[in-house]
Parts: sequence; structure tokens; C-alpha cells
Amino acid sequence: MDDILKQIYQGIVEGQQDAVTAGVAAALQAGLPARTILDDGMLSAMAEVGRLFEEGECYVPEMMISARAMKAGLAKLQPHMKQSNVQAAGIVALGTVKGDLHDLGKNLVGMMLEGAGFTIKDLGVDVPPERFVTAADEVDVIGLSALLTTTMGSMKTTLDALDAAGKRPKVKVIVGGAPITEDYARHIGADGYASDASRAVALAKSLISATE
Ligand code: B1M
Repeated sequence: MDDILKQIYQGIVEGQQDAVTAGVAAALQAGLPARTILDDGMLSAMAEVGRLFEEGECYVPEMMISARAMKAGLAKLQPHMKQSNVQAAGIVALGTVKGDLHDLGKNLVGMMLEGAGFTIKDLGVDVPPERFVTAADEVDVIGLSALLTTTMGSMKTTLDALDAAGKRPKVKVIVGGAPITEDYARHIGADGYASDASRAVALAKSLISATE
């Protein structure tokens, strides 16, 4: 791995925010593509943090510090992930479902959608179904993120709430997050599932163009 990417990777695993932001700046300066920095330096590091947590080699506080370092790196990377000449593509409300506090994946999906011309309404984390119901009037797509197997059910609850409020025909609902699968998305009646942020962009685009 490139030395700068190693610095970013190590900085995230060890939770050193300054090393990560300096590494991202240096990598961009050296001409490395934002995508390479993201995939090889950052996402692989978070996967390693997850592995360490699973093996009992790190705990929640360390995970939080790593997440903070990753967030700082993402903020530095964000302006470089915008595509040029993009046209307004639609409005997306994004949120991590009720009970779930993980937001890095949701933020990344938001960054990529924004880069592709979408306007993002970020509803945050631990979002109750009612907030998605309210947002449904103002957006074309609702994006639900969940990282815990215990909060996957909140996606279904949210879809049920949209249905009960008569809002379901007005919006497309897309879902994603580590425990979510295509089958689960179909099972709960979502309009689509994306395994990563790039696929979420392609999915949102195709759903919107299908309604035009
Ligand atoms: Co937590 N956590 N965590 N955690 N955490 C996981 C998810 C876990 C897999 C770790 C592990 O055991 N290996 C595990 C879940 C196990 C399970 O449910 N099966 C876990 C656990 C158990 C917990 C706690 C319960 C721990 C505890 O308290 N004992 C607790 C729960 C708190 C809560 O939410 N109520 C908890 C807390 C935390 C922190 C707060 C410390 C921190 C989050 C900080 C933050 O987000 N601001 C944290 C972290 C950092 C992780 C890991 C290490 C990394 C997650 C991450 O940010 N990945 C994670 C392990 C792992 O994932 N390997 C873990 C990077 C991110 C860019 O990827 O979010 O997957 P991801 O997003 C991807 C795709 O999934 C997809 O695109 C993204 C980009 O490609 N995607 C979408 C996501 N949302 C999408 C939406 C879409 C489309 C695609 O459409 C709308």
C-alpha cells in the first residue's frame, strides 16, 4: 500500500484525527484519486476496526475515536468527490433508522448523492418513523440506513408508517447498511437496495428516471 494511504489507514485504526486529515490532504496533493483514498485508506480501515471490535481487541470508546477520525477525513475528501457538470437530480431525505447511531455510511451515501447532483435533506441518526413521514412531502426519495441487526426492523416500521400515512405512493424508498440484503429490502417492500454509496447513486437515479 502507498505510504500516504498507510498513514490514513493507520490513523483511522488508531483514532488519530490529525494524521488522517494530514494524510488525506497529502494524498490529494499527490494526485491520488478521491475514490482510491476512500476505498484503500479509509473504508478498509473501518473494516479493520470492526474486526478488532469483534475479536475483543478494541472497545466502543476506541471505535468512537476511530469514527471521529474517519469523519474528519471524509470532510476533507468531500469537495473532491463532487462530479463536474452535474445537473439537479432530485431531493433525497437520508436518515439512520430509530435505535441506530451509526452515521458514517449514511453520510457517505449523502456525499456521493450530492456529488451526483441530488439535494440532500439529512435527518440524522436514530430517526423515528414519523420524521420520515413528515419528510416524504418534500422529497423524491427516502434513504434508510441501518448498521445493526437489531435496528433492521425499524426499516419495516418506517415503511409501515409511510403506508399508514398514505405517503408511500409519493416517494421511492431505498435501503442499505451492512446487515441489509436485497432479499430483506424486497421482503419489507422497499423500492430498492444498494450495497454501497456508488450503487445508491445509481439506484436513486434509476428510480427517479423511471417515474419521469
Ligand atoms: Co458499531 N457496530 N456499535 N459503532 N460499528 C458495527 C456495525 C458492528 C458490525 C461491529 C462488530 O461487531 N463487528 C456491530 C453490529 C453487529 C450486528 O448488529 N450484527 C456494532 C455494534 C454491536 C455496536 C454497538 C451495539 C456496540 C455497543 O454499544 N456494545 C453500538 C450500537 C449503538 C447504536 O447504534 N445504538 C455501536 C456503536 C458504534 C460507535 C458509536 C462506537 C461507532 C459509530 C460512530 C458513527 O457512525 N458516528 C461504531 C462503529 C464505527 C462501527 C463499525 C466499526 C464501523 C461502521 C462504519 O462506520 N463503517 C462497525 C463494523 C463494520 O461495519 N465493519 C460497527 C464505515 C461505513 C462507511 O460503512 O456504514 O457499512 P457502512 O456503510 C456502507 C454500506 O453499508 C452502505 O454504503 C456505505 C458506504 O459504502 N450503506 C448504504 C450504508 N447505509 C446505506 C444506505 C443506503 C445505501 C447504502 O441507502 C439509503
